[in-house]
Amino acid sequence: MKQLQKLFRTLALAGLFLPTQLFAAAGDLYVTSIDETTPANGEVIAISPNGAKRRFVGPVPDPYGIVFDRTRQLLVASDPSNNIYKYAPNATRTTFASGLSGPIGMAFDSAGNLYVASIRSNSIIKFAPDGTRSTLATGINRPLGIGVDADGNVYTGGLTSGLITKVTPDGTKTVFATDVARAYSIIFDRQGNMLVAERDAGVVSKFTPQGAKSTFLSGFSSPFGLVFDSNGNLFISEHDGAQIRKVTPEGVRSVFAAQLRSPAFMAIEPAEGSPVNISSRMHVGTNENVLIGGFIVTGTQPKRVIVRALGPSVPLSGTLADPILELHDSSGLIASNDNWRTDQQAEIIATGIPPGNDLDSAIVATLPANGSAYTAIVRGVNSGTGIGLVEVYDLDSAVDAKLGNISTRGLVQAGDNVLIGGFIVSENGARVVVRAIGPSLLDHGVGNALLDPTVTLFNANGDIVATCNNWREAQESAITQTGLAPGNDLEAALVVTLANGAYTAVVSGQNGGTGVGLVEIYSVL
Ligand SMILES: [Ca+2]
Ligand SMILES: [Ca+2]
Repeated sequence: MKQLQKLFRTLALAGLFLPTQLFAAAGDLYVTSIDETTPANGEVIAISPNGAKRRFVGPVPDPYGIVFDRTRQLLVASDPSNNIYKYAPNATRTTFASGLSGPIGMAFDSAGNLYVASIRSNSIIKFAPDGTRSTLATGINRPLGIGVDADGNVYTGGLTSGLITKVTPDGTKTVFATDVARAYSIIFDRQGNMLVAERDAGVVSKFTPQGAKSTFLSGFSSPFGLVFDSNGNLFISEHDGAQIRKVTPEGVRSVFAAQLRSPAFMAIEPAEGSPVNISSRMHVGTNENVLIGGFIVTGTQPKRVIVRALGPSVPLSGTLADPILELHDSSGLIASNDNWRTDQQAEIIATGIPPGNDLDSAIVATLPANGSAYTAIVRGVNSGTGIGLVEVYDLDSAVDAKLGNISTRGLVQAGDNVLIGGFIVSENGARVVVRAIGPSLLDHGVGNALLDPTVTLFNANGDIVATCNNWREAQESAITQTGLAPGNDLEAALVVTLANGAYTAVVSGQNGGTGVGLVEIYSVL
């Protein structure tokens, strides 16, 4: 293992660094505004943390549900038009989906699936991260709001049924609650409790995960939308009250924004760095076949991160049943964790992104910067094997330090068991080199190396951006000029200029070959 870590440090330190998340206006609250008399005249209003309002888009046929995706595009469900529109930060509009039947509430699960309540088809529609559309459940009487819990269960409230219906990821429906007074908005707090705006009762109700109900807040004029900001403040839009109220974690109430026209659903523009910065997924084996993710902290100030190792909560078959995570720096082990609730439960919950299964692992750590290299090693308890995921999230975007570089090493197999590295480009795009290394690892003491790797780069829509089998075949001179030419002609590399967005690099063996491979992403000029 020590030799593997040394190899990782060597490879990581040889690289330049990826820019990570950097966006403006994070923390603004977006609220949809309905026109009761002229549905064509709906709007989306953006409100800064100090309460300054501006019209983000409009007119748009009455917008209901509103949610930011992982690339900080705003999705807006337009009920009368049966469309879901997608807006870039500059308000440029594209159509994400059309031909729906009254899209109302929307919510993402932690895997990036989008769920939409379709009021006129009495169903819940699902969009996978690659855009694939399917029906999760039918026969739900006029669904309104949508909420998703940490286990991926979907909840929806009915317009007239008084029900909150629970739908498991496999589509099984049960009644979660009865006698609910029109639930347009369903969200979850950091402890996993469900908060529901009951419009006709003027209250916000709380349900424990076991389903016990209590009144959390009362005295609202048709409460409609609910949203938490990153500091745990709760915002409640009052549809008839024409305002948005704010309640701090200590329970202090104030009016956040007033004189709004029929405010409905809300979303908060994500803070920079809140999506996954670095992620890698692959089959986790034993000994030299464990999953190793490498990253670097640039800048000068220490960076607070959460590293997650996921197995049972990865929505695939054949996952690692019980992962264990080690975080190393150049001098050795910093921290290790088997099951996340055991060591740092409160700190991990406070990040807002605890793992979905108690057997998953997580470590919150503040890491020195100045180009320091780190490795996250994932293996199975009792030498268990299966598909695992390691992720690193930036928890402190205020300091100058950035997470940079990504390199992931592990056993490349067939089917779902390929090696996948994920990364995000921001700051006006980037020119990157993606390398898939195999045979060179033989020189570093890895016996079971992937002898003929290929690499394919996908964008967030699942489209192929570029692909390469052997690096000399297509871009030999461009790759050589970067100084990052692989050491073996059968290794793959591509150099490409990317717009901002999320990307995944998938490494597999040519002709179904298997073995230990390495994927690396470098930012170059
Ligand atoms: Ca575990
Ligand atoms: Ca090859």
